[in-house]
Amino acid sequence: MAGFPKNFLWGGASAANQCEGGIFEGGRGLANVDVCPSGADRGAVITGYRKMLQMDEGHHYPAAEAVDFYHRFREDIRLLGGMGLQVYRMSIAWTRIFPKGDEEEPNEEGLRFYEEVFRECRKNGIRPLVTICHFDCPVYLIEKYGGWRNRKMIGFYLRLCRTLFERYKDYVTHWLTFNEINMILHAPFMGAGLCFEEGEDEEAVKYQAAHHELVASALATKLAHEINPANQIGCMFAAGSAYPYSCRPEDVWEALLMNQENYFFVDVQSRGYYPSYAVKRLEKRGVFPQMEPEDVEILKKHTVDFVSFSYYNSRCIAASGDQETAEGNLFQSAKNPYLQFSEWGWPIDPLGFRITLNEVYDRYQKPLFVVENGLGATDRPDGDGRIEDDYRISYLREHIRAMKAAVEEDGVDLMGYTSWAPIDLISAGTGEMKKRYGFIYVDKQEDGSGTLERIKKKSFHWYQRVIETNGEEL
Ligand code: BGP
Repeated sequence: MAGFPKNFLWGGASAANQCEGGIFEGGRGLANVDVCPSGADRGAVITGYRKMLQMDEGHHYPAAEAVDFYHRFREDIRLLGGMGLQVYRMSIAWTRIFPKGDEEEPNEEGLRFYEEVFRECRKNGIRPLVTICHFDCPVYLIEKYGGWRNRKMIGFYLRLCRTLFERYKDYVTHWLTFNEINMILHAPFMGAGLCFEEGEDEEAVKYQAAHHELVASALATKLAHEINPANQIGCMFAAGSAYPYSCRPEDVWEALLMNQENYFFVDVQSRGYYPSYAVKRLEKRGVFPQMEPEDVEILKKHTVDFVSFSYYNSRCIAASGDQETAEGNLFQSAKNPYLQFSEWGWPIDPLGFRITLNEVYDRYQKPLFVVENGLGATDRPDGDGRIEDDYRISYLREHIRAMKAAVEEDGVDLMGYTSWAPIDLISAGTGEMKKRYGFIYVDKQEDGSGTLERIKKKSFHWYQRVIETNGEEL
């Protein structure tokens, strides 16, 4: 078979906290993602070293307005439909449904909002792929329970899941339990509402919280299948193979360790048990999480139906030395001398995408879904207001080519591809507006000014053609 399968799904991906805004509307409560400021303090806040659980005057909080999807979703979804999008990956803001997080009853206004969003998708021939939790955690649950470090979170999360699975049964069949679950190790406040106390063993807290998420994810999978046998549940992690800096065995070993650390979560979610390397290392460091007797069975029985991931770049590591470092999707690594870099210093490595697709498929032998891939860049409208983003087209073209080779030549079973992000939105890593990913430009500037008008970029028309030809015309 040549090219992509006929039922391959082309789409785009976003997250509630990066596009919706309207954080004080519709009865919504405050979430960790709302209180992550842009600017110099963001790093310390998202990593849990600086506790910020409310907004203060001295900071700017980009999620508050974001790109106003909350009010403009009809126009936005129509634009996506016009581009030919077949699937729209989006997330639910937990605090729209349960403003504090531990209520018995959901907030009807929040539920209605997403129902409208799904209706609009349907009208435009788009099927939703829903991330249940894209980094958000209600602030109330952090204050009262300490976020995911507390096992009680499993129950609160499952109540959210049940509410969503029941209410949206007729609209949604494809769900992701947690966005980039491995991000808990790198941005624990943004990823799981964790703030660290003086003298605390951070590794122990992170792995305990991760264990709770893993159990919650397995129980959500169980619940989804019970409520609607047609439901397909995926896990989601930030991927990108780690290369050894050289063929020195010590470098190769370091790369293997880095990859294992990253695959750990999916090893559990997809294979159903803690891999032996993790058991040994966590025990040795004295940070093996506390488990309940039933956990082993839960993890084993309710593995995911498919494996999804984001891919922006590969990584590179050396055992020793003073190599220059490179940025990347929230991970730093050694700078790979063979690659080009984006404006934000992220490596650009399309072959690394093919390598990653092969590695992940070899490891899990389940259908894969690429749910994020794209180029963050500064777009500058020309005198006529046109945005000629050839750099973005070229990044995506090369990555889609590599993905096609993985499918066509390597036999990787791939369900679909949703690029990050079809409409400009705020950056998760930096909180910037000027780091744009979209096929559709949003007139909003770094200082908050702008009309919020949506303008199609050159890449809009290019991607439209890619979808129309099922990836034949790149
Ligand atoms: C992933 C997140 C997204 C998204 C993307 C791009 O980590 O799942 O939310 O933002 O990375 O990263 P950034 O926004 O930092 O450029």
